[in-house]
Formats: sequence, C-alpha cells, structure tokens
Amino acid sequence: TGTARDDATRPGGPADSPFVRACRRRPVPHTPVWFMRQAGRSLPEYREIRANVAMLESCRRPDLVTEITLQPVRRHGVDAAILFSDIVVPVAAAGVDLDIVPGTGPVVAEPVRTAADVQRIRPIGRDDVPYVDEAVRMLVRELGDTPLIGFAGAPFTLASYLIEGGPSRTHAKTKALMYGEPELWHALAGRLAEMALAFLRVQIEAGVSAVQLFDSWAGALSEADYRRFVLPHSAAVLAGLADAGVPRIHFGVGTAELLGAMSEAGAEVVGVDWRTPLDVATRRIGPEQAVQGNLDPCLLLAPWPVVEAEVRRILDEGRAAPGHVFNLGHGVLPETDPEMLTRVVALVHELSARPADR
Ligand code: 1CP
Repeated sequence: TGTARDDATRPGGPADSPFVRACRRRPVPHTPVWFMRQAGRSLPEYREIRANVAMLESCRRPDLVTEITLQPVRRHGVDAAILFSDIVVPVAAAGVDLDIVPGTGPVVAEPVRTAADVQRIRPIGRDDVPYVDEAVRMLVRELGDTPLIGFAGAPFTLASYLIEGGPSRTHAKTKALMYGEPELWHALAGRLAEMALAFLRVQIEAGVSAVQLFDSWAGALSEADYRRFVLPHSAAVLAGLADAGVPRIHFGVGTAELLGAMSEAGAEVVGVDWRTPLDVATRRIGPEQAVQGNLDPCLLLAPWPVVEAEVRRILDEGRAAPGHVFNLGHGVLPETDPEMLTRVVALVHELSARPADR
C-alpha cells in the first residue's frame, strides 16, 4: 500500500498538484477548480452508462466507478477527480436496508428510532467495501498526476437520512430525536462518525490525495445546536485523519452562521456555499484554512457573460483567503449544459494564471 502513496508524492505528482497545494495554502500556478457532482446527470456519457444500472449497483462496480469518475476529467480538464460513489454506500455496507431511488435520493426501509436500531449499524472496514478499495486503486493508476478526492457523509447529514427515512426539507424527526433523546442522538452520531472515519481510511489507504467530509444539511441547525450536537462528532472524524497525510475539506450548505464553528472541526479547507462571499467567509474562518467555492450552481443556467462576471468576482474575493479552490456552492444541476463547465474551468485557469517564478 505504501507504493501508491510514495509515487503520489513525487514532484509534479498528485500531492504536489495545484489542487493539493491550494488546500495546503501553498503557492500555485493557477487557482485549481473542480465541481461537486461533476460526474453525473449533466453528462450524456454518464446517462448512457447508467441507463440500465441502478445507482447503488453502479457504485459497487469498480469498472463503472472508474469510467464515470474519469468522464469529467477528460471532458472539462478539472484539477481534481472525485470518486463516483454516494454518502450512503458505507451505510448500506454496514447492514442498513436502503436504496437510492431515482428522482428522490436515499430511502431507508426501517428508519432509526431506538438504541437497538443504532446497535444494528455494524462497524465497517475494507472488506465491507472492497469495490471502493479496488476502484480507488484503478483510478489512481489511470489519473496519473491528477489528484483523486475521496469523501464521506458527516454524522449529521447521514443521521438525517437514517432518522427521516429519506430526504427531508425540515429535518424535523432528526431534530426531535436530537432534542428529545440526546443520549440516543450521541450514540447514533458517534457510530456514524466511526463509519465515516473507517470509510475515509479505506480510500486513503487505496491512494486518494484528499478527502471531503460532506455535511450538506448542517445549515439547518443554529450555531449553539451545531456546537452541542454535531461539531464533536465531525471533529472526531477529522481528528482521526490528522496523521493520514492528505488535506481534509469540510463542506455544508447554508452554513454562513456556522463557518466559525465548522472551521474549528479541524479541516485544512472549509467549503462555502454561494450565500457568503469568500472574503466575508475568510473573516469568519480565519487565516489558517483555505476556502473552497462558491459559484451558485443555478448561475450556470445563465448566459455566458453573466457567468464570466461571477467567476471574476469569486476569484477576486477568493484572493482574501490564504488558499482558494474554485468550485460551485453546491452540486452541478442535472440540467446544466456541460459546455458551461468546460468554459468555467478554462476561464478560472486563464484569469488566475501566475508567472512561473511566482
Ligand atoms: O461527481 C461527484 O460529485 C461524485 C458523486 C456523488 C457525491 C459526492 C454522488 C453521486 N453523491 C454524492 C454525495 C451525496 N449524496 C451528498 C453530499 C453532496 C451533496 O450535498 O450534494 C448527499 C446529500 C447525497 C444524498 C443523495 N444521493 C441525494 C440527495 C437527496 C436529497 O436529500 O436531496 C441524491 C439525489 C443521491 C443520489 C445520487 N448520488 C450521486 C448521484 C449521481 C445521484 C443521482 C443518482 C441517480 O438517480 O441517477
């Protein structure tokens, strides 16, 4: 397992790529850019592969995972690939009966209600997700100098699917359990933190160059509740990877009021959605962490001159941060014209190009 990593750290290799350098607040030849959900329904070549294969099934086939992960790298020239998988893949591997329903998202057959339900969620390791280990190893070989990002869902966002039984707008059942049965909440969140940590370790062992912890729905919480019920569990995931040698990214949506607290969880990079300008976000996060973001995904549905002006603004505001990875504020919308993404990558590279000697 050492070989993949040793090879990755050579000069010019993935660990020395503009993406990883920006995560570590080091000088870069240009601002790196990738897109959350860059692999997916905006690409006709993705829709073709997925036409007759269910989502979870596709995540368990290393050949398909590899091909789907590479598609946006080939097409757009992004600075990083992100493993094609889903945050509920390790949950299913832990024995929870769930499916990813087209047009809906994750649906859990028997939502978590009791301590016994929590105990049925088994600890996982490499042998529970061999297809992830295999796909990452294939991808690291195929990608050469382009870094691969591994990811996991954070305890709050995973808990929401498990408690609600599916996607939720209010997260009402989740909050009811959190407030009404705090011990049960902490038992569940603790178990999900262990799951996320184990899942990320498998990906790091197999050779990913960075990891992102997705707490997509944490913005539903007040800062006080976030600090009390969520931050310790997310911090435990990130702390468990402190010696792993790869940068950690911590992302959520609607987190303007949580950026300070989230930055305390310990990641090298804090993801920011489109609601908070990156210079404002940087003041909340502090000088010790890089930022990632934050073009509104809906903007990619606007005419090019509008997109161009927004890309310029975000690069300007990103200069206030000690490191900037360009991205969207959330995932690519399925109706996005892929040509827009290709043009954004080229524009970010062109506008941010630094002289070679820097
Ligand atoms: O290219 C990539 O970005 C990699 C693929 C990826 C990632 C990073 C997928 C594939 N899922 C995820 C993570 C994920 N899954 C998150 C965190 C990121 C985010 O906030 O977008 C979340 C919240 C999920 C849960 C999920 N899975 C949803 C959202 C449901 C809701 O609550 O609104 C959905 C729709 C899925 C299914 C899914 N995952 C991925 C794809 C391509 C799809 C659609 C599958 C299909 O129906 O074809």
